[in-house]
Amino acid sequence: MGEVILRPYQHALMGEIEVPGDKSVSHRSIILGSLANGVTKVTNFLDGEDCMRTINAFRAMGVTIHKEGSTITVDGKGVSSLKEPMEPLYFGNSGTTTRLMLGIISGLDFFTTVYGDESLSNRPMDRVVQPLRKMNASIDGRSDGKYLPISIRGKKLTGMDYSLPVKSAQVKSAILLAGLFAEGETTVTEKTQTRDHTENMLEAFGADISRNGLSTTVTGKNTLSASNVHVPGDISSAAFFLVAAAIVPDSKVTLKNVGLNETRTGIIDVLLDMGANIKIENQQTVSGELIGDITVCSSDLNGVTIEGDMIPRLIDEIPIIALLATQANGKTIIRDAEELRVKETDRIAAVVDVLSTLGGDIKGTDDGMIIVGKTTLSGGKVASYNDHRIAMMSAIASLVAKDDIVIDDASSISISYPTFFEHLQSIIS
Ligand code: SPQ
Repeated sequence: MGEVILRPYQHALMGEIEVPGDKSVSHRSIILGSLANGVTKVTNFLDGEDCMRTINAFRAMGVTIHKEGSTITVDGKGVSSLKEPMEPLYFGNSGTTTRLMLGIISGLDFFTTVYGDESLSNRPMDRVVQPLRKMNASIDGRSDGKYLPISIRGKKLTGMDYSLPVKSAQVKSAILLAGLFAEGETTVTEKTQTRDHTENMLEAFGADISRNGLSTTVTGKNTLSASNVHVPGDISSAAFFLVAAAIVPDSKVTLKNVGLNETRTGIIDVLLDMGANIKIENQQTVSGELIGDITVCSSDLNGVTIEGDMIPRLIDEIPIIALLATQANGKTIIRDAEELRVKETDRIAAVVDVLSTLGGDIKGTDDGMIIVGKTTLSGGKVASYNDHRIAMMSAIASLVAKDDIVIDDASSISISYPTFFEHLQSIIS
């Protein structure tokens, strides 16, 4: 896709959008489908680059996976059918694939090397390597396994009790997945609730799993049974249009069939807190996840403070929330979000750079940012940092900017939202 030029657009947004499937749930559907016995049919799968990395990893380990658009059929034959891959596994830009697969591969009786692109190679992996080593995993890699490439000699793992030092669903999930193959029980306790799609899906696939507050326990010797998965629309993708409708005067946009899992709906709470006009309808539970339609109408917004337990519930939405805050009256403070520094890029630095370039009043802090609104944004040339969420945030900024916004390279958007520009076009009346 390369460089994209977005003309200023100052008219109301109207219409309905059905965002693609949730990235986190899509990854997990392939993982559990591949470990299970039986055929798992996945519908509304996210046909994005990151999720293809997970599919390709299991194909390389001998699993038959058919894909027809967003419908996937995984012919699971159980853990014992997985084979040593002939070549190193390439995980591209996908942190979720890497961290969850490290948990699985550690317990498989073969040798595997995994690597990724430049961004992924700079993201910390010791957060999963260290706990997995405590479970007896044999892992080595660059900087003693802090970074990719990483090689694993699969071994018999032992269960453990582990308190998560970081607020990370990926680390939690990696340990729980390793626990499926470990001797005895594995318990993970988190300080703050992070997304629980792994736990929900393990329950659906018949794993021996129990939850007690912020602790989750799995036992080894699990046999998973195939279970069909309908993937909810991704609230992290919907967030871009929820914010667009809230900040562009006279707009009304409905996002259909969006995942409303409570561990992910911080963006809705923040919009409501700021004074946005939001309605949620048609709620139902599908494949163990709540979904519904969200309608947002533009309204006057006020700055808020976002911190503590709220942060994991909206961690990926912070770039677009920062844009939202430039259009709200007064100060918005975001703190306790130091995890943003180790995403596809340092998202605190990237957001501050992009929104400052566009004339926003924003300052980065060690663990977040402070934004003062309301500002009229100018145009300008901005960097995407090869980060899908930064590129989409810049594109949405063009809806309220005075001049052209030029994004240096928007190709990363295909990671999580390949139809983003079509959907944006569809609500421009
Ligand atoms: O897969 P990746 O690159 O880590 O994806 C991101 C994203 O913005 O899409 C983070 F950069 O989402 C993570 C999220 O931040 C997906 C995820 C998951 O599926 O478990 C959990 C979160 O990461 P973490 O490190 O907090 O566990």
